[in-house]
Amino acid sequence: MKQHTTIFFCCLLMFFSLSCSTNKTTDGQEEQKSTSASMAAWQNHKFSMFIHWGLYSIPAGVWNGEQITGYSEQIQGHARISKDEYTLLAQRFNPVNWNADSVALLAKQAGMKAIVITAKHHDGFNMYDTKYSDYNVVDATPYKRDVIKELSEACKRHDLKLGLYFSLIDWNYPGAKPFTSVRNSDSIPAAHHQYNLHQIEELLTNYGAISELWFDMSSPTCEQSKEMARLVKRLQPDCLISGRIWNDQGDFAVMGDNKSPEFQMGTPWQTPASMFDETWGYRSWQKRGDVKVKAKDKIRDLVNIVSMGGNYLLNIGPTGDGKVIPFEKQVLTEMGKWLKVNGEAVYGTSVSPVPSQEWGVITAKPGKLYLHVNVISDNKKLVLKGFNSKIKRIYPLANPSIRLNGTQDGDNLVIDLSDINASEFVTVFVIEYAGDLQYTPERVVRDNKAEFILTAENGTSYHSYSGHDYYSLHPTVVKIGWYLPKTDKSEYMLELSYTKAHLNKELRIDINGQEYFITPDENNYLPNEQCYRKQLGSVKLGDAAFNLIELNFKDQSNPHKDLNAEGLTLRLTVRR
Ligand code: FHN
Repeated sequence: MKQHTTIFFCCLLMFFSLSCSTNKTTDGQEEQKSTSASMAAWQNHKFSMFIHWGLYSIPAGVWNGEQITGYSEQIQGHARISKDEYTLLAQRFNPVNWNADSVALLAKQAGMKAIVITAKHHDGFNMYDTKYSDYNVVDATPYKRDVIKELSEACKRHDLKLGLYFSLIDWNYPGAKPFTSVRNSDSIPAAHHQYNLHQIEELLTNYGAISELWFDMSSPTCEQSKEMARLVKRLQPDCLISGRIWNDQGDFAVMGDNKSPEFQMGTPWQTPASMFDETWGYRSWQKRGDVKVKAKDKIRDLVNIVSMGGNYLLNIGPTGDGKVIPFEKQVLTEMGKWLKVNGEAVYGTSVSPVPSQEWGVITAKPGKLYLHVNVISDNKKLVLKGFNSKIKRIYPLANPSIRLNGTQDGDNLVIDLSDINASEFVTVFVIEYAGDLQYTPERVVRDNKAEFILTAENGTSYHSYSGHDYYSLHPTVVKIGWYLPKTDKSEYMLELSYTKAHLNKELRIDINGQEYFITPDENNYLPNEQCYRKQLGSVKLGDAAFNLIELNFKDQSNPHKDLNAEGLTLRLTVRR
């Protein structure tokens, strides 16, 4: 028998939450609200510009005539340049070709919603006017202009959000650890931490609204991460904190450089991406290749990431004299052209309940699915598996007046793409359907003699990341969900098994939107099975085609915390 499910869209939106329970205003309410709203706004940026620009852009990957490998923004470390010699670069920093307005306009033209720029990278050079160090763009260079101030004003003029990258590693500050071999994961001495706090305060006080503070690297203590996070929220509650503040204090998870998750995420997240894997800062000898090939790559990365609920932060590395290099400008222009036509399938979308397919990925809006097709097959048929909704119309987003024919073949919708001109990058087709979305989930738990046993193995796990630095970062399971088929035995006894790891951590179980809470305690230990078991009472399964059951922590103030999914089992047994 064919089975369908009806899921209301609102249930599928990502769960937004604050990461720091301690960051509250006196009434404890307002801040939470504004931060949830800013989180929602941030999640809808989808595509933003990253800029790595600083003194390192002058040598551009070459030192004493030698091409230096390793990220070029870290040339000071890779070429073992002494502090005295490196700081002399400041005297040569006069980027007369830098124009904050044209950079902002380029971001706009590319379809980006925000710019995140390096206020300070690992070399410790401040691209803004800080009173805590003379090693800054105003005091130490012939340029004498506050780059961050000018960019903040340009962003405001062009309706872009501004985010600031702030390195927790500082190779210049006397109170900090110099460049060492621990791959930029040194700890933060007390004096350096105070310096960081002062500078965070400046950055969040002198440049208007900052949409995200992009902490990076180092290995702060838990208390240091918390203190920085508290400071950010006190100064600008709407400023989101990157996960690279570590110790679970970030508002959003940051993937590894140029990486996307291999699983479903359960917290807001972002992929930082460079134009070339080899560097973020400008490198004069970088092999750049073909603009169209790069644009295709980056558009595909963008839609893959957006289809999984993430944001894409794509980097440019301007030259030492402030120019955006033509190759990078052209790639962004191509992306902007594509987004002009296809932006509806990116902005304002959410993760599609119908999963990605061999031909590409899917994004969704209420009543609509957007199929992002990489390659149209030779037989000109596009098969959408598991889709059973009533179709209103199907059309290419580039030309909505064309009507495409879709035929239902069992659980598959087959769309006829004869006469369609494919985009050179990604071709988007829109399916508008009537009523609620009906589809067949990929994984459904079948019952076993009137009993459902739900474990991490037969459910879908949703993840975040946790760790105290770049190298200890590991995925955590923050939620598990299961689809159960319709059943005529509507009343079930619900039972939970758990281990010592779960004691006293209150859990939330959602059954078709109905919430149940349980605090795992030390009663009913089963030594043979090495777990505890608790009967939670009787629950009803719904009469929709599928039941959705979800398990996570009740307290979401730290949305990165691991559920320790392995020892958790839910059992639903028919009541006799
Ligand atoms: O070490 C930095 C690197 O130079 C660059 O800034 C990237 C951007 O994500 N972050 C660190 C490495 O992941």
